[in-house]
Amino acid sequence: MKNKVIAGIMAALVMQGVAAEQGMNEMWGESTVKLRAENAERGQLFNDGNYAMFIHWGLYSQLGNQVGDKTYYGIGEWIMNPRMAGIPIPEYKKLAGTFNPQQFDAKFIAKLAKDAGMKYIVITSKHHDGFAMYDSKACDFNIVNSTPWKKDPMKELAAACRAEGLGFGFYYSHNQDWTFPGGGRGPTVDENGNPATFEDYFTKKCLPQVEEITSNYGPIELVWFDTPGKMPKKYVQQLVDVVRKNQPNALVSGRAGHGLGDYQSLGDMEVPHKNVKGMWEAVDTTNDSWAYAWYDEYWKTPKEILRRLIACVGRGGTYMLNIGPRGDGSVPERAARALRESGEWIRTYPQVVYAAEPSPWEHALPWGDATVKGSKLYLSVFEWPTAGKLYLPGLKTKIIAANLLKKDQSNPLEFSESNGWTILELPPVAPEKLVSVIEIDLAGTPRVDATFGIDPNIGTEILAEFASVDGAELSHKRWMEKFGEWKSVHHVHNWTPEGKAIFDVDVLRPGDYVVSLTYSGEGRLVWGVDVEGGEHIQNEQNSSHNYQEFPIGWINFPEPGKYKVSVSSLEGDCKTSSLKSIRFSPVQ
Ligand code: FHN
Repeated sequence: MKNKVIAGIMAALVMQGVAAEQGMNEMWGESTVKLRAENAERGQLFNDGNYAMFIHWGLYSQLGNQVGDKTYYGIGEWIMNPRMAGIPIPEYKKLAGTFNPQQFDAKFIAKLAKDAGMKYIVITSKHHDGFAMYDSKACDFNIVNSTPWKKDPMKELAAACRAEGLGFGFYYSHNQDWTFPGGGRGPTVDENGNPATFEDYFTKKCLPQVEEITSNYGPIELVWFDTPGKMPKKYVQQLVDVVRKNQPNALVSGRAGHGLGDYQSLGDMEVPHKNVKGMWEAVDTTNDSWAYAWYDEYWKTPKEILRRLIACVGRGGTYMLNIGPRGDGSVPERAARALRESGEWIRTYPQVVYAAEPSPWEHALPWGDATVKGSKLYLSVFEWPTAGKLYLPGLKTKIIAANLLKKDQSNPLEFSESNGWTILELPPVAPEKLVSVIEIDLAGTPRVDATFGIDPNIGTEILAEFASVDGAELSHKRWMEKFGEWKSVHHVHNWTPEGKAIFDVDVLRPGDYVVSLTYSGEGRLVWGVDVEGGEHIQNEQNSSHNYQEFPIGWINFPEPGKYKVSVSSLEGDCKTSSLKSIRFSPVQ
């Protein structure tokens, strides 16, 4: 009985994952896969820059996720929504009366973005709460008309960006407007109690405001529409036409909807693991909330920022990283510090990031990642090998030279080849505190065999999304950790008795490896791991609702070379056991 109840709960959770996935596709719009060439005139900054600052700042920043003495956990800009504090519209509007961001300093923010190595800034001109953070004639509920501060911060920020040589763009919530009659998820009647339609909101507020933000701030580089939901195409088309008319060189985000944007925005906080075709950006934040949240001190470290940025560039895209200034306009110091420290690294190694091409392996490597510039390959080493050797699997193009960079010095490295692997001889200590860079000069553009190499030195984790699956299901699942804090995974689930996830691997050093699996599930589970034509191991381990790594056992690869390793769910709740990855660690 208990098992049935648990199975029911798990099935419901999986369904919620699927529903969340569908819901988010609807909310974020279907993907816009456009090639870079289609936007050749627009978005040069986007293509070459690869790295941008996103800013969520508005009336909500004043609350910082606290209403009265209660703290609400989740994304701060949603505080008025019933899914957070549920603040009635008249109460929320009163916040404007105390919004006085004396510490706002446009030059400081532009300089911070510059020091961080970012190439443009995109800031919330109006979020879902409907409050315009600029001087709007179309609606009184704006920073100039209804706050004691009375200034237009966007004028200052646009000018400061230009002075720093940065691009500038606006976020605009085109569909959702929670305070204007007729706006998406907003009031359905006007102030006189008469029914209000989306058309009313669109013609009275949305369209005129998009006219304003694209006319009054000089040349802008981007208009970032968000959450199109079910907004009819005719409206999105009109907005895109306005942007084209007023700002022919500006890009329109994919979240405009109906495929009318210029490029694809991935899901919130999602850094892809596989190369993604076309022009795209990942949007992420320095902590867990977009807007300022007083409790949220979980900052990405400088190394984590670089890891995520280089992963985006390595997968072929652009990284836009958010800060949430406080209600007084100041920027949380820890966010600023992490941005500056990672920025200093980018200024030292700009070739790794700017206008760099994606990794030929199309995925990260156990110790780091790779980007390319013509016939130069840049290896960003995040985990410095202590054994004095770096193992590079499957590089097919001839190496002319390999150099370890340290600021402007370049130290030649010895290298050799074995079974299709390149082995680079490294000094025992990493030259850089954060990430060390190896430049490899090749005889042409890099060609690789992208099979996952099992590193002889350190653990190699291979995600389930790289498996081929037979008799089970491989799908993408998204969920919110806190409200609005999105997480996602590609997982193998719904295992049939014959179900298998098959991983292709390349082994350089034969011998025993510890195999561990990261999974979630219910109760004790028995997993099997098989090397094709070789050893079979199986073991029972516990499970957890959250993904957790469990060891299964040692497995042997008798010779160097290619193997197929398959994982199967043998006993326990095989429908809901959800496999995220396999790891091979050398027995040392
Ligand atoms: O609902 C918004 C959210 O508040 C935030 O602005 C993010 C940023 O990508 N976009 C929406 C959710 O995807």
